[in-house]
Amino acid sequence: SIYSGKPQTLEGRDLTSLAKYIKSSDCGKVILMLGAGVSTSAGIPDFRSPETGLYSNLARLNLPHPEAVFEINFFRRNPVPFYTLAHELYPGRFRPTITHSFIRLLAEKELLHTCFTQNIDTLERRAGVPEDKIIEAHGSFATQRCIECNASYDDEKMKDHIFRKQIAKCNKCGGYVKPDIVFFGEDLPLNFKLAVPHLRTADLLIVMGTSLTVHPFASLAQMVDKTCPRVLINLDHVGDFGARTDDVILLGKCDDVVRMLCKELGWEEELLALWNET
Ligand code: CNA
Repeated sequence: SIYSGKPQTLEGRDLTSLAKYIKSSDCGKVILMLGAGVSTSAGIPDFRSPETGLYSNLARLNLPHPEAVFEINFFRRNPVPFYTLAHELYPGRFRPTITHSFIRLLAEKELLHTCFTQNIDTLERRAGVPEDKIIEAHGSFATQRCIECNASYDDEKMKDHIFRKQIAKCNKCGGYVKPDIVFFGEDLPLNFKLAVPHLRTADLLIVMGTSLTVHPFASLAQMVDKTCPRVLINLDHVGDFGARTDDVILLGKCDDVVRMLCKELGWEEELLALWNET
């Protein structure tokens, strides 16, 4: 090891060593952390990529600052930017990516323990990843409620409002209705909190397509054991990857890296077959 004295799980910090480890009996519990970068190839822009990211395209929405679109106090004054964004991101219009099919493949190989995602596009489910493996840490468009009295609101009516970019109002108190997407400062869902302790006993952590800037989500990468290999698959180097003995950094597009990894694992045909199904 280049860090003498520290435990080492992988033979090297490369794709081949990673594939060998995944196929070994030591690797039974794989945990994933996902961000918007796994869905950009589906046509959904991420937040922070320069030029193409949503934040650089929000100017037309007249926001004081880009993050305001996910701030509850701003939403209360002006829900239009959020509804505009929701209209663009609304699930149903996009096809899951090869990377999403890779996640399903990990589940079929009985390696996937938990897929923590920050994404609200539900492409993990659409790719056929079992629902009980997915933690939508920042919520989803599946349910919605009034921001004033918390009364829930009808699914079909909500869909219709977002489709027509009309602001939905509570039937009871007239307050604005918001999908159960976690805004800045809001609590993360209970199933997120319950799943966090599993990180301590993971055999492999794979982080894909995230800038690791939103907390507490980003801090999950710190919670695996020192002997648990951590893999970063991203366009750019983020977080503290490289600081640990068994960190593997694979820079590139998720779909390309995942394909190379599957080739190395002998899973490429299965991967493409799953993807062609979706
Ligand atoms: P982000 O901050 O925009 O970061 C995205 C990261 O992915 C960046 O580091 C990019 O370099 C990288 N990236 C972009 N495309 C690729 C690619 N093809 N292959 C590999 N890496 C790529 O997004 P985060 O997810 O880190 O930020 C957290 C926010 C974004 C969450 O709260 C989400 O709800 C929110 N978001 C979600 C979606 C979605 O559901 N698809 C879209 C946009 C934003």
